[in-house]
Amino acid sequence: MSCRVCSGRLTEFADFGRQPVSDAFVTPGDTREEFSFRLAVGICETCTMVQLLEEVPRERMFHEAYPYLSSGSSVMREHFQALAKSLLATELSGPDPFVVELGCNDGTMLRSIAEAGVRHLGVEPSGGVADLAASKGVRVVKDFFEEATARRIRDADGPADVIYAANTLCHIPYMESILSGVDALLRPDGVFVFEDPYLADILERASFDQIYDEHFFFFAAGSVQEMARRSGFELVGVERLPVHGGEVRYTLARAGARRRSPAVDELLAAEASAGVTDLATLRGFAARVERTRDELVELLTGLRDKGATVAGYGATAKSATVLNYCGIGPELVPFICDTTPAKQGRLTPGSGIPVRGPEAFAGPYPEYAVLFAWNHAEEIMAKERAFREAGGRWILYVPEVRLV
Ligand code: DWN
Ligand code: SAH
Ligand code: ZN
Repeated sequence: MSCRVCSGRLTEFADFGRQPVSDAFVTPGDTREEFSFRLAVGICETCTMVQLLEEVPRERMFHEAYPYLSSGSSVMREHFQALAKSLLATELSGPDPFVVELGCNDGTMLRSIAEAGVRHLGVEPSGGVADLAASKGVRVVKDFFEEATARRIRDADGPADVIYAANTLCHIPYMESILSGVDALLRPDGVFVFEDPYLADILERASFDQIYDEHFFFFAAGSVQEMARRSGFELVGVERLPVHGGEVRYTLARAGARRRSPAVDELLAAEASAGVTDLATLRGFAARVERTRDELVELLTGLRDKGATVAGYGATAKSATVLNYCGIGPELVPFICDTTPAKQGRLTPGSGIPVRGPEAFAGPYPEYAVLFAWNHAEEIMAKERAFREAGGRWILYVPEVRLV
């Protein structure tokens, strides 16, 4: 394996063992062997990009039955509405603007653009969620974005003022083709804006469950700057975001086309002083993760031994790493409740825990609930206030194992 950005040598720093496809929820009774791969992470010795060491073929993850829905969180719906509003007021305020979103999912962001009557296109390979976007009035093409897709869009629709991707660019190992595609599609002074989990936040919070098949790259300002430079772009903006446990929104423009915000140098300096790409930091993270695993398993085993009732909350893609790395199955967490229709009635991949609808949570409340959707803690704890009032306790494992 060599770096998917610069072909440099990779140094491994964490290994989570064999893992299933995180969003491949299993139909009960299906006895076919589940696909698995080795989930391990390394850092490039040349460009510092942190990335997975093994790649899962994209069609195994993103297909007709891909279950995740962006609209499943009210905080995320508001987040994307605010982003759309801000783009409409700035980059998309000229004559006949055109915006392309990669990984538009169920259209949570683009529906606001469509409602404003602005030209747009979503590029979304997962057919089921793409259909949901179309049903909201979003124009969407069912395809993987890559250079050829970009050229087809450019030929049909002309250049884009903005190309946007949330929680999608970090899912795509074939980065050279993506950036050539952006180069082909973006107008000369257009911007490529993308937001993804931030490496520094993952290391600081030991949020190791951000590491799973779909999350191939773990970006930081330093590695993104280098990645951009290699393809003729420049990192001109960065903004830290509180969503999904800590993200950064990066803005790329063609080299020299835009003024570079001072925030870029500030973030680069912060990364240098925190040593986010030092091997010592990365190895320290790996050691901390092992402790988290041991403490979580000890807590859940103790609760089972004393006969306490436990449930999981949020059958996240992230939870696949937690469950399979820690060896947690239905004997420790008998079920997980989740609002996503396509996950309900199925079993979690690899670990075989039944997923039930949200009503299962209150019928009756368990004594303890593992909050696998910890990134939505505020929203969920507010919605489930009655659980705490009834004496229930949340179990969190990021940034450390604790009861709330
Ligand atoms: O990057 C990705 C992010 C954006 O979404 C994708 N690769 C896959 C997915 O990751 P995830 O599954 O870890 O994302 P979430 O947003 O943490 O998933 C939350 C889960 O919890 C969903 O299945 C919906 C569910 N949920 C719920 O049951 N009740 C969520 C909320 C807010 C709730 O109130
Ligand atoms: N943007 C949404 C969805 C994130 S999930 C949000 O932030 O909530 C990642 C999405 O990227 C999935 O819907 C998946 O189908 C899509 N995806 C994966 N590879 C892609 C590619 N090459 N081009 C466009 N979308 C892609
Ligand atoms: Zn590299």
